[in-house]
Amino acid sequence: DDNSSFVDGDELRTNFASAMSAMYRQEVPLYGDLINIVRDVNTSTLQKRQGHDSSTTSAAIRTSSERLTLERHGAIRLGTPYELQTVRRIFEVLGMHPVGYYDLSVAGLPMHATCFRPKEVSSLDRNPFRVFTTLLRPELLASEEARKLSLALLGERKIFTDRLLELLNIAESQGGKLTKDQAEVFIPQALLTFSWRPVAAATLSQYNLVKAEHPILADIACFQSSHINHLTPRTLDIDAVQEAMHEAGMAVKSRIEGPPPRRCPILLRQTSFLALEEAVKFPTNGNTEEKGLVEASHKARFGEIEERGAAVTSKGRELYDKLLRESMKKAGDVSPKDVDAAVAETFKQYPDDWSQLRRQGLIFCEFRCAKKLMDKPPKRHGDDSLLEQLISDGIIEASPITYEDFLPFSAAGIFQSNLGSGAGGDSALDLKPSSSDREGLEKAIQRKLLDADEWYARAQDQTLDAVCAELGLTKE
Ligand code: OOG
Ligand code: NI
Repeated sequence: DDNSSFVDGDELRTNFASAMSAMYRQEVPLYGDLINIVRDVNTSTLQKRQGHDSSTTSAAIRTSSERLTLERHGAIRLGTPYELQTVRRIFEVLGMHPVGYYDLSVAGLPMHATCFRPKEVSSLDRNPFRVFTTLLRPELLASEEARKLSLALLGERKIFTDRLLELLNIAESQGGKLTKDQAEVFIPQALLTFSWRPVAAATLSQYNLVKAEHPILADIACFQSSHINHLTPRTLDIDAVQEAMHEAGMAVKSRIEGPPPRRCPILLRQTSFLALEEAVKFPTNGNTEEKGLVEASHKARFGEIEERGAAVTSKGRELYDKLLRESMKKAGDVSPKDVDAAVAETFKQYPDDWSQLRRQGLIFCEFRCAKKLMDKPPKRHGDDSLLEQLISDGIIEASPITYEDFLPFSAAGIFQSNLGSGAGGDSALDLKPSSSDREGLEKAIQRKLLDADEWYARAQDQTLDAVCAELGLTKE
């Protein structure tokens, strides 16, 4: 074993994600309980699916059980462009890149977001670890006093250790890679940035002032770290896990975000157990010694689960957004159950058959050759494209591409369920006019955000190119 050779990025990400999972399990034991529930449900779902026709069930979405066991996403909330740039540098070492722009101002949140995740299909297969990362937008805060105070607090805090910053420089000078020895220091040092600190970086009165402007602002600006606020395992049956969460006595969010239950799952369905009230010590007048601390509490950290479905094209996404908006309008300010009913009713307009979804250009697919051919297949007469003809003939197999990203309305719903005073109280989203600022986020992050649609289109095309090459065809 050579300690001076470079560690593979996929392996480093896997080690980091599992260290983070171990840390969060220690910090929030309920997360460990949730992981156990999800593991059991996934095992029995996989068993039940064996032997079923995979083209008509959700098993048509390719997922290895190895990937499922590892798969997590987390979320962090950052305060300044400097923090975001440095976090971006950390994630680069782990092979994670910013994909997509999420405008959260529509939900009345003073922030926008991106998702850091691997961008190679092979890396996603190894470990798709992703982090939903939000950045504060101070310009959206109403109170000048709260804005000034939070920026002052953020300007003073230091969420990265010197050793971590040093290792980032080293990694960058080595082409983005670390040796085994360096990686062993890097992982715990990077984790500190995302760990929970029981002593706040603001006085209780500062905390209360900032919190009065927006509860999220207190979470962003008043702590010594950028604590991870949840870590989400992926389940194959979110309804079953939700039921098991209830049975385990967890305070579960009142409704599942995203599309209704479907035969052919699309995009992403998510729900959570609600944020816990946790003890925090606040310094009095900058005095952080034990005797100068006052005890109060803070609510930020929760547990979430998700079920992933097919990635949809922009046409598929437009239909999803339109139907979701329609459902919310229909439901109005009513009970979660009524919202669910409205969503289920409205989404009857969304095709629920893999072949229809593909033929109508609503989802992205990956293609592979199921049979070898001796001769070039001729295009028969008829309306079907050659591709559809070859799929009908069983020569090419199509399966939906997994959605690897997030949904802004779902994210807003998750945020909101953890902010309100009520237990799990989340009705239909009350949407505000958007004030998105993609360029502002790109400037802060010092990188272009990858366009998710283009990414899926390219992933689909690559498999089509390979199939064409194998069959000796030129692409239409
Ligand atoms: C992020 C909430 C959004 C998701 O999976 O969409 C989210 C946060 O609370 O910081 O977790
Ligand atoms: Ni999440």
